[in-house]
Amino acid sequence: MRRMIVVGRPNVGKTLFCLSFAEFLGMQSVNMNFVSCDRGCTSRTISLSEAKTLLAGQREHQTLDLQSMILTLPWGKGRKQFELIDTTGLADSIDFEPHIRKAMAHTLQCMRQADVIFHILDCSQVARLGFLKGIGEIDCQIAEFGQLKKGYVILANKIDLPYAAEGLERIIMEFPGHKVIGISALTKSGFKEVKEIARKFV
Ligand SMILES: Nc1nc2c(ncn2[C@@H]2O[C@H](COP(=O)(O)OP(=O)(O)OP(=O)(O)O)[C@@H](O)[C@H]2O)c(=O)[nH]1
Ligand SMILES: [Mg+2]
Repeated sequence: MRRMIVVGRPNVGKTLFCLSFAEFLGMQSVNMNFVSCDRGCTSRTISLSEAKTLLAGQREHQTLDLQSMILTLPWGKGRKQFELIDTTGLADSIDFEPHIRKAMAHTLQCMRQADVIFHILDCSQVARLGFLKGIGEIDCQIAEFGQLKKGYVILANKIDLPYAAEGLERIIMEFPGHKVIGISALTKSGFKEVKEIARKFV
């Protein structure tokens, strides 16, 4: 089964994207697997509306486990399963907290093994702060790593926010040669295109 991983800096909308994408694919609830680097693995069936309330939010590093779910996509006359994995936000600097450092290392390890990388950027932040502050060094490193993979796509999120379209243009300009899709994890704008990309690699 293909593994599709969602990575990016803290707070860019990785968790909301995963949950909204599951909803877009027709799910109402999911069996979520939580894999922690020190506490092992647990799983729980949860409605997507409850998961959005519990798992997504403005607190930085809300996600510290690898949170994965099995989803399906239309494939020929049937459907094919894939694993969608939400991860810990990656930062430029080495975090003071050991458990956050460990969780980031866990994410990097999982990213190396994934078949597809959805790299989330916040295009509203690029519009607000400019490219150098709105995007981290870590984003450039992920994009460089992504060049080695067939399945690497940049999802420029929060396109619903004011001026975000300008941020999207800037991201497209700064990452030539990469596929960039403007999306909103809140309104599901751009999800049709993400689904088409996922179908290519599933
Ligand atoms: N307006 C808008 N807000 C969004 C969008 N995507 C995420 N958010 C908000 O941004 C905040 C962070 O979203 P999360 O999905 O928790 O972000 P994350 O990348 O998983 O964050 P960490 O787990 O802390 O790394 C939440 O308040 C979301 O509601 C979007 O497309 N548009
Ligand atoms: Mg998260």
